[in-house]
Amino acid sequence: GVGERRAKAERMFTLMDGFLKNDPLSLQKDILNHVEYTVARSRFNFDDFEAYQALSHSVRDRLIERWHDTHSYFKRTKPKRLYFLSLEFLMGRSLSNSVINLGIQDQYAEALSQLGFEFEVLAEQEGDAALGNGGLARLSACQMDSLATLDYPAWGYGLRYEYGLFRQVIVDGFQHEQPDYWLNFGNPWEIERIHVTYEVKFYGTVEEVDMNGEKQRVWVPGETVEAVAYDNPIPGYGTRNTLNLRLWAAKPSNKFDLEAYNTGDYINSVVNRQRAETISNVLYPDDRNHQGKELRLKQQYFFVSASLQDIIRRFKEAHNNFDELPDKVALHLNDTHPSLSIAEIMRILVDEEHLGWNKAWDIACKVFSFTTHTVVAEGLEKIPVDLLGSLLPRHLEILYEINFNFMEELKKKIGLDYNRLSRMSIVEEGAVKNIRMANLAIVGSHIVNGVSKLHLDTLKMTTFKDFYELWPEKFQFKTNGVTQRRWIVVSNPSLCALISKWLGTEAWIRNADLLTGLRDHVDNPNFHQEWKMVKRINKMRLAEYIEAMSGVKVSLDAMFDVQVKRIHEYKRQFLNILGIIHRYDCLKNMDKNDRRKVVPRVCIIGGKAAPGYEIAKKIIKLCHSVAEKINNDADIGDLLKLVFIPDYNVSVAELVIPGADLSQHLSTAGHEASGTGSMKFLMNGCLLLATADGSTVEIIEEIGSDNLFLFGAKVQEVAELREKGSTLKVPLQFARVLRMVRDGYFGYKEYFKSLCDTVEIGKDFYLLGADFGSYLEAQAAADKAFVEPEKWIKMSILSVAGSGRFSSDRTIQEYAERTWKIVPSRCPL
Ligand code: KOT
Repeated sequence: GVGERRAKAERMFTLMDGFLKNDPLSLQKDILNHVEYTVARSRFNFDDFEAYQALSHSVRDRLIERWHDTHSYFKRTKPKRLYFLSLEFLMGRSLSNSVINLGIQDQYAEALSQLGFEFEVLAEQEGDAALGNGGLARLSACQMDSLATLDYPAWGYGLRYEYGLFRQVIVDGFQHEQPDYWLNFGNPWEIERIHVTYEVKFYGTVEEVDMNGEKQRVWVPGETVEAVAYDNPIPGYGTRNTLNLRLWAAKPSNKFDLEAYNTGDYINSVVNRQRAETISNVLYPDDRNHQGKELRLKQQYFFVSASLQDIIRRFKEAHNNFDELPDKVALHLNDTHPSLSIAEIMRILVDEEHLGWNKAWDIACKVFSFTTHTVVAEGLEKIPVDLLGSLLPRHLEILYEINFNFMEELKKKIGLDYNRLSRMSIVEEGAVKNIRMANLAIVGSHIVNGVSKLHLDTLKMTTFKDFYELWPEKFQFKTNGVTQRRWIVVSNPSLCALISKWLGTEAWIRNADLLTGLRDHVDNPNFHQEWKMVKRINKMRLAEYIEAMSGVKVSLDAMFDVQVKRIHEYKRQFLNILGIIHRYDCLKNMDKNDRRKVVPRVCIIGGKAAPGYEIAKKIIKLCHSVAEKINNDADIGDLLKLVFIPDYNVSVAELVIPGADLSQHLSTAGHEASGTGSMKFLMNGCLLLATADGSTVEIIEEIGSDNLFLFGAKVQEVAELREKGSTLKVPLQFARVLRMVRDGYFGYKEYFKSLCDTVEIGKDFYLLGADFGSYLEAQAAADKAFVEPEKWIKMSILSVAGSGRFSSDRTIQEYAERTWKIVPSRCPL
């Protein structure tokens, strides 16, 4: 009876001794217990890594408690839930972030120091979780932090890749890729749920069966793989709420290859089982270009199928009518990668739950929303129909039916405009027929989001023009943001303390708008003094890292100028390098007197190139060749240094960003959907040198154009400049530095030829030549500002003060209110 159950629960709770305690002594006991019983080392003899393991397990225990409370609270109160579907999450490290969000940082620091350890040193033992490529994936991670902190009832779903993004190793200036063995040393931040598994099916045929006199098409799959859940707790800051990021791993199903067992081919069937695991084996490293690969499509469907089975099961436990689905569930598609979900939910509702097509479609459209991170049409994902039809035959039929209905509806609205109909069709006709995933996502979602104002405006006028004209009310933008917990509190403790001191509160950690309060102190010399010290400390950390990494000693008085992001032609790292060559060339031609007025620079570049992206790899090599020349030129000394930081990732970013004076965001206007790196630099008091692209336009609105260094063609000018072709005027200096590369001044003359060709007059698609003059002027303006420290510090303070709008808390709140229609649900203490 009820009384019996309550008595049992009470006894359990007493046995557990209540919740885990967080005073330093209790923490020490817990850590030592984990040393002894989890890590299985003697408590009298364990090293830093083992201490990190034990420490993490003690944090994990605390996360689990809150995770349980949060989920039983959601279960009881049944709020509408958001499911955030993404094939990529760049979580980085978890230890510091967890301890800070749990609010027990000081207790842990004290507990450890009494044991003879330093928290920061142990935190360095952790490797990154790098289950993603770049901006899109780190955005997912920031957004999970905000969802948890703002108490939204949400789940994240993703894939547990055995190997995350490759490790970048530089040999002789060339990039080499090595596998990321991130799970080899165990992962205390995940909880394996061996009993939360689903079967995912592939291949096979579609057959027509008789269902109570009605003909129905059903899928008879040919292969089954099992999905196992791994749960990763996501703690909110200043709340008990702890969300779940559920990642799926593939393992062989016990149904796998039953036939082979029956025919007695035991060995081969065991060997074949391995194939199942390959599905979640490795993350595709091609930041945006993986088209027509069967394994990639398998990953997508594996992810979609497992997630939707889990979501529908949970919905059915609490509700008994699918009409309620749109009131209880929001499904968000992070780019088109999970958009097979639309076909899958139709298959579930129609084939398995036997809802009528129209009713099912009405539900689907209300449940889904979609964010695109791409600007240009060529960047959109397509799947060859043949590939899809063989792997997922029933889904292909469903997609055709969705498209047929859409085309009929469209004809009624726009008439027989066949050009427009064919542009908007989900099926692309041609030599190879393709499914256009973006068209599917737009048709099947009630809201389509861009990631900055400029991004949406561009989409409306170009890539999604037809759809915008059809459904203007569907299109919204939510300017991206980043979490100040990770990008200030975790990564820049000195700045964090300084901000809290001058604002007189830590409330900005949950409400970044309060950062505007720093404007009140912008002229206070004491504040300036402390601000300068903080930057100095962070530059010192960075300088030590640079020396350890590359052997290059850098001066702390130099301006630290940073460009870190994936290497892409449109991001124009090549422009940066040509600018550095120009600076070097100028220095060489200067007399001693003039040199004394020069602002010393340390140029820092970092980022990975997709393994098959030849031009991007050449940019990396050029950076090393130029660095070798400059850094070994005794005549130049501290006036100019160039360093490439290898293996740029989240934890390297945490070190580099706080130490930067200037950061560069050079995309040709109209190519960067938003850009989020700039926001992290802004929050850390680093000045921006940037084009008016993506969210930079909104950063200017917030901090004023006087507080950054803007350059380059505006979006409206880009098309016209391109049309000029070989009649386009480029500055002489540009031709000169390009010639230096071409002539072999930095060696590897043959190798760099094709790179130089990409910016030759008439072929310079990204307009490096056209923007070079204005780029040099912006650089000169930065030099000029740097020698007036008062002015520079003021700009720096105003950057941080204006960064509140670029918190992912603001982004998530907008999504919650305008797209997902979810409300906070705070788990009581
Ligand atoms: C990857 C594959 C396909 C399509 C788009 C991408 C993609 C886009 N990956 N990263 N992005 C970036 O996403 C960020 C977050 O929205 C943006 O700030 C950035 O501009 C995109 O390039």
